[in-house]
Amino acid sequence: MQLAVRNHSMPLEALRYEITPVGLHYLLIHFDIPMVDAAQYELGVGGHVKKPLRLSFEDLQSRPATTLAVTLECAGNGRARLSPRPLSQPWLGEAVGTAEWTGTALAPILQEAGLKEGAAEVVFTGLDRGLQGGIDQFYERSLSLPDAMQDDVLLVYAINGQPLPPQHGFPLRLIAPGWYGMTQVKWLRSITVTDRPFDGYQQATAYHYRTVEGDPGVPVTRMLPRALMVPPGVPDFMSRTRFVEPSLQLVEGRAWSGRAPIVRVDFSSDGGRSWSAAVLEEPLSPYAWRRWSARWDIRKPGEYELCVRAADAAGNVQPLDQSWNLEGVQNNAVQRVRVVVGTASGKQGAADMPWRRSSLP
Ligand SMILES: Nc1nc2c(c(=O)[nH]1)N[C@H]1C(S)=C(S)[C@@H](COP(=O)(O)O)O[C@H]1N2
Ligand SMILES: [Mo]
Repeated sequence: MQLAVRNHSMPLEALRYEITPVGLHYLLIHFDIPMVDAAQYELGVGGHVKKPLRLSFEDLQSRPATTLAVTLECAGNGRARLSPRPLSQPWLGEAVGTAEWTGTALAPILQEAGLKEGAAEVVFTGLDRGLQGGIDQFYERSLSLPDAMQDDVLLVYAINGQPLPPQHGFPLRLIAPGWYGMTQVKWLRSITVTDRPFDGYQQATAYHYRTVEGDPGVPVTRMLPRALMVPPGVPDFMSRTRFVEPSLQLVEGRAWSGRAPIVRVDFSSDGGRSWSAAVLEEPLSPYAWRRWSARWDIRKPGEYELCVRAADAAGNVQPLDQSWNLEGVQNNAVQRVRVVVGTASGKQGAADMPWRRSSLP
């Protein structure tokens, strides 16, 4: 409950924006948002390096800058659909957003620090501290050296052309395109090169796909494919049931995968019994979602279940059923939206008043 009110997902109607407005981007914060004075700020780069560095905010911003459109998704997206529901942030399916992140590449900074023989991993530590799994910790995660040295791994200080707001990691965060959200460490305090695998809580214990307690499990890494649709029609305030007038509808949404490009999106209006291919548009970058659209010619009143399913070039396809596991990670089951066709206009309300109808486009 406390987690659910602190963190928010992206309302599905915001799928209409190719770049998510900052306030609509999802948020996940394990502990408290640290308050940082940029003038006092320093990033430490050390560990298994020849020349440890201390970089001021000014230094970081004076380095060559790159802007990249990147889709971020929480690994726990879809968790609240699982039964029994794992106890953690209860996401339905909307813990996603796409932003234009601006920052400087990590690889040249690591090269400047000079990697020592045997360097194996790079640990990213946040300024935020708390308890999880009974362990007092700073939020921290690692990447293998080859993953950290990719050109597109950035230390970012701006989102959508604005300075990072506190909730998204001010003054500096990591962006490792394609990886699930837990990798994108916010409020960076230090970067430490290690000669052995990092065994911190968020790396070695959390973020594993396991179905039985005590199982080592499989580490969560890159995003599996997912497509989402903007629910058509208008919602009922309490039940969220959608109402659509009999008409030709253009259903639209976005699809992404962190493993390989999205190659196919299918749409169904009968709960997944029959599918037809949606039209795909080009993404803004190889790491950003792709817009898709499908025509739904609906003349017959009744109840419908709309579904959408994405597939990527590596052969990953969204499952029809929920993928239950202890932490509720990587549940990329297809989205299902229940729609009632025909009855909204039969209901009494302002939308039926002649003066109101004439003002509609
Ligand atoms: N320092 C720190 N970094 C963090 C987190 C955190 O709690 N502390 N949460 C992670 C998780 S689980 C996710 S899903 C993303 C969310 O990024 P956003 O809030 O900017 O969307 O940040 C990641 N980086
Ligand atoms: Mo997350």
